[in-house]
Amino acid sequence: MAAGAPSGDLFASLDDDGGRIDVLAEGAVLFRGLAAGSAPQLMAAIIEIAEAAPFRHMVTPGGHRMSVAMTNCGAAGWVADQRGYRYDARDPESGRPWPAIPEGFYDLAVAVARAAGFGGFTPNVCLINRYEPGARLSLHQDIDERDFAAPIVSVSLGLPATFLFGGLRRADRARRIGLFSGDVAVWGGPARRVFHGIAPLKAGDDPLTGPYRFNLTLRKAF
Ligand code: MD3
Ligand code: FE
Repeated sequence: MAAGAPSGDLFASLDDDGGRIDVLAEGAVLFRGLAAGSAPQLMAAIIEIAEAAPFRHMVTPGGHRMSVAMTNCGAAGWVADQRGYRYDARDPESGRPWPAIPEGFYDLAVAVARAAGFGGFTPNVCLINRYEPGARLSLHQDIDERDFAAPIVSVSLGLPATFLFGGLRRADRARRIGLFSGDVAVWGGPARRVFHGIAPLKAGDDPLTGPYRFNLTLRKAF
């Protein structure tokens, strides 16, 4: 499966299991439903992480409470506070290190990155987002990581969402792409720096996650 598609092109192909693979842009590859079978185990691991490091609504340096609740696992965690955005080896709420990345998260991310053309991915952090109805993530770039050569791997669980896939400039028109439980995506190469976001979550009742959508992003932060 080649990750390189003509820029702006959208086409589909079949992987070995008959799952659909969408190449959204050069370096951006979406594996539809790839993690659907392991969603219950992934969700159980999220609940265990949240027992040690509970979901919280961080406050941005501008003083805005984020509508998305977040926690982390791994060698560091992404945090926002009045001082700025950064990766911190400790959970500021507890002063303790973040829980370890579960083996299942790590192995999935490494395998999917390789399938998208990014062999040798060694993620060391995982940001976990929890969306309730109305929660959204406005257009942003992920630029707090040190290594932009490494991709980011994302896993969607629970309620569906509309992903906003923009361009390299904030003003570039964003495409709207549905993300569903079990979808796994790799964002590397030129796609690593695009502006992206999530439209306000619509209310629903998912058999696995109830009123929520969860999203994992495995990253090489440093
Ligand atoms: C494209 N999360 O945590 S995942 C984030 O669904 C974030 O919670 C969204 O954006 C969510 O930063 C989107 C898909 C995603 C993640 C990181 C990317 C797409 C990306 C980084 C660069 C380009
Ligand atoms: Fe992001």
